[in-house]
Amino acid sequence: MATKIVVDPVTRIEGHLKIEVTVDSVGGEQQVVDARATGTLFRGLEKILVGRDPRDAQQITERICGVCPVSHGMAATKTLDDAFGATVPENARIMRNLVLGANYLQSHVLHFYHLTALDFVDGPNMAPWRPSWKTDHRLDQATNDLLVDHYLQALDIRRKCHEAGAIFGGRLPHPPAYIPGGFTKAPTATDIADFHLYMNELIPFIDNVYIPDVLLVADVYADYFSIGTGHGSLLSYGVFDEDASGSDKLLARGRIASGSGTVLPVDTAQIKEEVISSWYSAPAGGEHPSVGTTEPVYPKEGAYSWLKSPRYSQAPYECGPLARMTVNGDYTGAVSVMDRHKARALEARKVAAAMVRWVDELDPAAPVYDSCSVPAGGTGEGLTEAPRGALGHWLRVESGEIASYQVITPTCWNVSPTDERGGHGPVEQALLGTPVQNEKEPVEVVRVIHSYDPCLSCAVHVMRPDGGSGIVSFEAI
Ligand code: NFE
Repeated sequence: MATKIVVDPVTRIEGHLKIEVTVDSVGGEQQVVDARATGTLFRGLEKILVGRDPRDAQQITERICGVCPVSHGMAATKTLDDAFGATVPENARIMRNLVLGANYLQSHVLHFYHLTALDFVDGPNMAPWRPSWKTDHRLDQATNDLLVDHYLQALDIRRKCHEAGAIFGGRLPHPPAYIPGGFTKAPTATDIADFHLYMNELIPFIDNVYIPDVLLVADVYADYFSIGTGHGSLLSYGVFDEDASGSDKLLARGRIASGSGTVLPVDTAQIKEEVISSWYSAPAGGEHPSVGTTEPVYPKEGAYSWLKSPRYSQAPYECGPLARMTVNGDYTGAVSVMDRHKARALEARKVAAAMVRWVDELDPAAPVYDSCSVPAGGTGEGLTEAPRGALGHWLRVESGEIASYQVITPTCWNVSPTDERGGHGPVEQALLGTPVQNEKEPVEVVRVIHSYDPCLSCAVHVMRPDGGSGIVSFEAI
């Protein structure tokens, strides 16, 4: 008999996500045979921006999320640079990278230790490790204890990541330093020395604790290298500009279609957001974000999510560290739950090593800002990579004010609902075929979801007050 399992809310993510899966017998094994991902909040930040001074955009969009505000600051500032025709001094380019890098490290450590490790680790009999599911814990007591120690150590490391980023960003989260045409901070020799002191602690943690722990868990749960495989289509806008033009990046722009292994160019004109399964109105075929709208319609026949469905040439794409590292040629594994965890940890090492190089490229005597001003009209596109994947902002200015602003977040790519062709979003697709040992504790389902590190706060906002309740509910269908 098929069973429907509803996990609502999915915990240990950012924001509010409901997952419904149908489990049935396939070849004698209980497996997920259908999946639906629902963002249960409406964001509406785009509507708040309309009519404002464009220079407010980076301050307001950083408030989309407390976990990746730096990425929204970076995307908004790039959007404004583009719309204003601004040039950006080298010092500003580097400090933008350094603060974003610090946020990457904080976010990746957060994800492994504090969001996903408890899917695998059996912690002590106390909060926050209890209550917990008991299904499929495979680590021995010594390994569990070690990982709990590292869970605590990781809290301190995350604080240090924030402090390192605040040296240049002013504060973390929500750094005020990202401005069109540059950065607000003038770096000093002391700042550079202080930043090195932090990196001298962060890099050994990544090398000696974080990466070994991920490899250890991956070894014990090696079957997760073939679970959560999804469409195999990967997208990266590229991130961490290595020169003023932005054409050279630490992690390159590119995409891989359906596991082909060939890295293809990215043309953002091919992106459209469809809403057939979302509580919004938009024309059939979807809208390009440069002319996109945010018009909520609730209830709506056939809709089940506050996330839209971004598609590239009508195809769903997974984004995140695995996409970036694969597109860049740094990761040569496959696409699965454990490949996502491994690629994220290895990316932390790559970004940290680059941060040490960048900070020494700062010149305390050089400028941090080139003057620019708000145009009467124009458009801007700002592409970057948040820790969780491809992030784009699109702006139209009229009469010196924001006439339109659209944001497509990584989680919107990953957790999007079905599109006009009936195609699943990446997380929904990755859930199909997932074995489920115990339908009352569907830990395998949660492991697949967590491997994407979803952030529904980024993807949506503002809670619907009449939502249902309950952690997990079951019904026979
Ligand atoms: Ni709220 Fe975010 C990241 C962005 S995910 S964490 O990383 O953009 O959609």
